[in-house]
Amino acid sequence: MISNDFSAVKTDYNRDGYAYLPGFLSNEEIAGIKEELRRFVEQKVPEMPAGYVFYEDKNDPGTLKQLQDIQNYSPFFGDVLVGSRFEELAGVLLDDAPVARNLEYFNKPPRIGKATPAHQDGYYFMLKPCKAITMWLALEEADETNGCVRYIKGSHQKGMRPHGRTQTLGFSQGITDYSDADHSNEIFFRAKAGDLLVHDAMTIHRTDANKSDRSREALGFIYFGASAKEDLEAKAAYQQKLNEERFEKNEK
Ligand SMILES: O=C(O)CCC(=O)C(=O)O
Repeated sequence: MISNDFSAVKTDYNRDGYAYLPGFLSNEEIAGIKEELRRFVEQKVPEMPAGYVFYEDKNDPGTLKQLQDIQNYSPFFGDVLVGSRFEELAGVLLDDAPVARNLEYFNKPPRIGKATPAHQDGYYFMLKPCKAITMWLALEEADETNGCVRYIKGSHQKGMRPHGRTQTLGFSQGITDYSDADHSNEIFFRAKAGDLLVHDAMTIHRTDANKSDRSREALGFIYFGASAKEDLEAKAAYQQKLNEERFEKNEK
């Protein structure tokens, strides 16, 4: 457990667009979350709508890669997202009242877990102003071989890059002009279970495919600032377009 003094973290976050908090949760806390997740996958996932559950191979339940909004299906995960130290940290870093939006589960199954394309979360969020934070909690070791998180330092201050459709389930939009220079500017974070990464909604980030024999499990937390307003029209148009594309491809 860390102390509640987040001022050093805030300095890093404001300057770089991200911050690293090693050991944010203890091993016991991580063990409790993983146990609850196993129960969740067994009991709740079968009831969840298709758009909230993604598999690398939809015919193989062992290849679960992503779950959305798990706070809505479990009081345990509701308490992880709301009224927690995560929410408190979000409020400090946002300089605004945090509005909890989404608790996600991310996995990269061994050997087949695909890369997450370079993107800025704000492109998906469609907020004015773009005031939101994402947190990424390692549930097990993440490194260069199984897809650790990579950031571009200071990119939160350089505006929104062009995004376009990707073929990655769960990450439908990626930066279209991501260059060799971007690749060489990446800062990657090896993380252990319980380590937390936080980033601004404008910060460019991505992860590689999992080439290892290990899985790569994490939780993602999204909080909007209360002063940020969603462009609901743009969101509805975007969702409609995605649905049409999925329909054309006969995808769920
Ligand atoms: O875990 C991943 O592969 C990607 C996570 C991510 O892009 C995010 O949390 O915004």
